[in-house]
Amino acid sequence: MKITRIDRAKIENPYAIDFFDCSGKPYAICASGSDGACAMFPLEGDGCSFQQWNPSNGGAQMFHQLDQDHFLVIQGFFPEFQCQGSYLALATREDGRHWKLEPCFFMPYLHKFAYIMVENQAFLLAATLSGPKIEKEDWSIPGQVLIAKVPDKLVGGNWQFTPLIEPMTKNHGFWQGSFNGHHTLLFSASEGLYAVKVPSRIGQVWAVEKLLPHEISDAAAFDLDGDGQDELVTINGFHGDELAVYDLSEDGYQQVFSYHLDYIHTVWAGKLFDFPYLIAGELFGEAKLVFLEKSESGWNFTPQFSFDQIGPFSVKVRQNSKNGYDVLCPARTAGQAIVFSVSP
Ligand SMILES: [Ca+2]
Repeated sequence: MKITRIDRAKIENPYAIDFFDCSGKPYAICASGSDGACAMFPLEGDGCSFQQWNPSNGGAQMFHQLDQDHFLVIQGFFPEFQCQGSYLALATREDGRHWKLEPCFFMPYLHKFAYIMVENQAFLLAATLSGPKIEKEDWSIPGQVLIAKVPDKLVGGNWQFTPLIEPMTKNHGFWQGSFNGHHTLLFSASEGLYAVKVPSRIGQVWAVEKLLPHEISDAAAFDLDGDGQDELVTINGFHGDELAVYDLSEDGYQQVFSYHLDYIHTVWAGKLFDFPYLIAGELFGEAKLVFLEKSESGWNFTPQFSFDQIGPFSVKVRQNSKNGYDVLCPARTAGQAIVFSVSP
């Protein structure tokens, strides 16, 4: 296996990143978490176009593509930790690379969201990092996870949120995927790690289960040992220094692996080719992005690839058409949207 770093777009404080379908062709979109640029680039081709948003973008956190000409994006999460003006924006393509931004709703410290279809009804789950703050380290008022039916009109519609999980202090972690066969959202905070099971029918309850009781800043789930049961992979502590794996036993989830990194801000678990991997990264110091491969038996993971001075805020992984993988990374230290191209 080989991994090649490809720098794709120079962006100040690149934070929000996602895959973007452009008429069936795979693209990536990456926007600054402060007041830098937004770039869009093809994943199976060269070049990059810088997108013009009106009014200009600032404090982007997360995307959700609705169709070719519309996406949702969190805006106004800037300056970091003073985000009373955060909002969810609908971006509508005007022409070429020009996008019009309109607020759907304002929600102070809106940090993560999920747009989920249940039958024909869209729901939006919103996670706030905290309540109002006096200064950066003021965590006295916790955040929440809230849920609303998406109104017919995204802009100017009647958004009515009700709390789903609270309190959520340092409510940072979000993951979406299949967890033990169910479409699941994971949220994590100082109070622990929570799973929200997406109902299959309108009217069914959005069941919340607390999976782990300690402070976790980000998490992911994957069946790393192939026994049919998903494990939990966590960053313990708020941007803490322990990457951990938890396996379900008769006594609940038990920690089976620990790995030290500084100020971890990235966790991903899955398979690269046939090999179970964890991808994790540090935001400061050596600012490493590390690819750890699981041993054939037991719970040990060994770094196989490591890149310094990356400062990954997150990673997103897709299989590409070249029998490999694209690992998308908004890299704070490098000041780049980077694709790590994984080939056999
Ligand atoms: Ca397993």
